[in-house]
Amino acid sequence: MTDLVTFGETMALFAARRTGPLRFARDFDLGLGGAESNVAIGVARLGHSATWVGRVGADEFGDLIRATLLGEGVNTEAIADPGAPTGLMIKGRRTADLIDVSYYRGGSAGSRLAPADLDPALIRGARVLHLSAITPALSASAREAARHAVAEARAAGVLVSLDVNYRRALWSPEEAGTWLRDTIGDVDVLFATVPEARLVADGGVPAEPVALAEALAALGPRHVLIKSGAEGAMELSDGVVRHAEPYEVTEVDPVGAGDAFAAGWLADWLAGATPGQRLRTACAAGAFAVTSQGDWESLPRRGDLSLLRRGADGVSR
Ligand code: KDG
Repeated sequence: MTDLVTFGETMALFAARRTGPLRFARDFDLGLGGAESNVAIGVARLGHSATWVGRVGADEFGDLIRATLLGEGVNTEAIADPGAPTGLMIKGRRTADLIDVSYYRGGSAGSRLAPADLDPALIRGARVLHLSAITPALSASAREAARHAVAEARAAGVLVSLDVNYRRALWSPEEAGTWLRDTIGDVDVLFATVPEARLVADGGVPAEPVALAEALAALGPRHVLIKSGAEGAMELSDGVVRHAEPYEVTEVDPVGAGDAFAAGWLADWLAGATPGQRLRTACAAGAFAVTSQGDWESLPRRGDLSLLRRGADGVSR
């Protein structure tokens, strides 16, 4: 039994150490990145059991992903696929404030995820199924796996959580919108930014968080979370709108903030926290995520959450 089950593609991540065009980068930090494994790590750090399922290559990068997730306390089913390599994600720093991410994932092991990789009993026994709309954009088999997982969760009354996580390199806004509209009726919790919400909502809906959240909630989800980055976030749950101010932190690397937000929200849902507390934890987790290099490394543990509210001199003793 696991509190949260998630699945998707996790890649080896090379992050340039030097600012400037990528071709002049000389040194890279090697790590890993994957929207769903980032969420699994975040939920595990906040005290709940989390399981990640995905395919990796039968290579060093696959071993790195398996070992890192296990080390983070995530139950890991990293299926080694001898027929394809682990995908790569490259993070360049074009300027001090501008990160550009490129992906080398076409035909990767992760994109070969298939319905048979997902154990129905694992999904049925979980409290939350979390997925991102990256997975259905990877391949036909991965899309089928997403459909199968949502159907299993639905049938068993497992909370279905979906983060839109739109990736324009993988599919067009129209394709993404069609898949999202077909799926949203089976989703309980939806995470989106304003531009992502607009992929789903009717074109006539004002590009404003509350109006978009109302339009999306009308399509099915009981909880709609709209993330506005440094401007905070809003939640529409059971007809009640809540806003959360952002935490002020120094941003080093914004990639992964959305996954951290989802992890914080889901961990507090699992803990039975109040709606207001849930949203604050989500924002705090998102704030922590941007404070260091890497997509997930600075995700908080429970005891870290209060640090953001402490001492004006920035020292914690
Ligand atoms: O939010 C950050 C993740 O999405 C990243 O770690 C992986 O970009 C990614 C992807 O497309 O899977």
